[in-house]
Amino acid sequence: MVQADPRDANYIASANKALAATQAADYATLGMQLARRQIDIDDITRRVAAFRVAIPSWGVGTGGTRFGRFPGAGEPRNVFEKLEDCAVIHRLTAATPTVSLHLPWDRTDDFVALREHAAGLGLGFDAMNSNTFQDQPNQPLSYKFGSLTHTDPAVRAQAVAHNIECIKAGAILGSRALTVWIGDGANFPGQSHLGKAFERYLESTAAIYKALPADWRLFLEHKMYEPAFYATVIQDWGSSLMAAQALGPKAFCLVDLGHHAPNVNIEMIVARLIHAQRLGGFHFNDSKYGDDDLDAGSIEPFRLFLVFNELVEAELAKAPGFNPAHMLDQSHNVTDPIESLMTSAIELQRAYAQALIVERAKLAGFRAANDVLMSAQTLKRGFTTDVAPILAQARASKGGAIDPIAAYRDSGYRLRCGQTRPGKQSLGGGIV
Ligand code: RM4
Ligand code: MN
Ligand code: MN
Repeated sequence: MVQADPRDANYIASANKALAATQAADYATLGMQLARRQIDIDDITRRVAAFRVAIPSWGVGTGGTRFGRFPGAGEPRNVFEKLEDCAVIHRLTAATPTVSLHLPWDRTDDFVALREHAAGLGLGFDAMNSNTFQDQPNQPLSYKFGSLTHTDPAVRAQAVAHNIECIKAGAILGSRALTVWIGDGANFPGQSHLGKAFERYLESTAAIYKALPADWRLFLEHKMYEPAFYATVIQDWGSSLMAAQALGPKAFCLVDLGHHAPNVNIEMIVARLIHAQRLGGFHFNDSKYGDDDLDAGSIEPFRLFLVFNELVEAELAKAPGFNPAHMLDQSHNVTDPIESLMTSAIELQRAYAQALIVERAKLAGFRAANDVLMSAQTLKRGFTTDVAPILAQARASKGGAIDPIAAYRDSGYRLRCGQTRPGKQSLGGGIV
């Protein structure tokens, strides 16, 4: 192991040197394969290199489950240190130039200093996330029975004020969106009036909407269940779309991949939201059962590809109003979060590249002829092609690492953090 800063361009260049020859050979071979399909590999590489996804600040600390948390060595102890880890991810992958903050977890009394710290690390800020699903120390009113939809107007006002605080902090940081996810709902039939709770949601979010600067977007995030186990106020994309349409043109729906019932066809939801011109963005992650925060592409890479297939369709068709924000939203319980986040960013690029190389004219022809088998095979050929050389080329072209995990491990960064960031047990992030 060399003792090096993984953010140092010279270090990355020297790590790349050893891999350059095999990378060039693999890229040339894939280039020839794609040329036979009339696809220009360099064009795909350029598009992949332009792909961006935001890192969730809460993702760089070790997560946990409701049974326990096993902290990793050298976890960031505050938002400034979280940004340092985010910079490592960005330098090595060249795909994550922005960070999505969560208040109050990332609260600081000097957002100007935070903005400067980020700029010094080559980072900017993506959407702000509010948190009214937990009580904070010294908070006057409790969210135990809800926040934006609480029966007590004073609790709703407190939750609205918190969202406005997030907008104000984000305005200093250069963010241009607020993501609202609430845990409000009911654990028992009868506990809550399902219709009135939704009406209270609309009233509260309208007050937040009013406080948005002109160039901001409001992302409404739905989730089927948890922490409410019987009914959640914004449980699905239908509720979120109704709310977005009621609020106005700056309100959009955010699709967190982990927030649906098992077997739900998420790419279909994406297609519908694109049609409605209300797809605001994504929280990418993966899931198998009830968890909503596994690493993107780790369980169902084909589903991820199918989601990106819809995004590429919309991109190529220049679908009106299509400008989704890409964010990761994950919790890493048993891996080094930096490694998981780098891998996840790359998995998104992989799905994007696979979708980009689908032979769309051919696919359209097979669809028109109702050739079901060839339609399916043509689509799947994008997925089964190994696009890894494109991803490595895209990274290297932007100063990133050909093999980010190896370069990260070899640098000894985490071990050094273990020494320079002694003992912090909790980031105040609950189970995340
Ligand atoms: C929720 C939801 C939100 C995230 C919190 C931490 O399940 O995904 O986006 O902010 O978790
Ligand atoms: Mn989310
Ligand atoms: Mn979630």
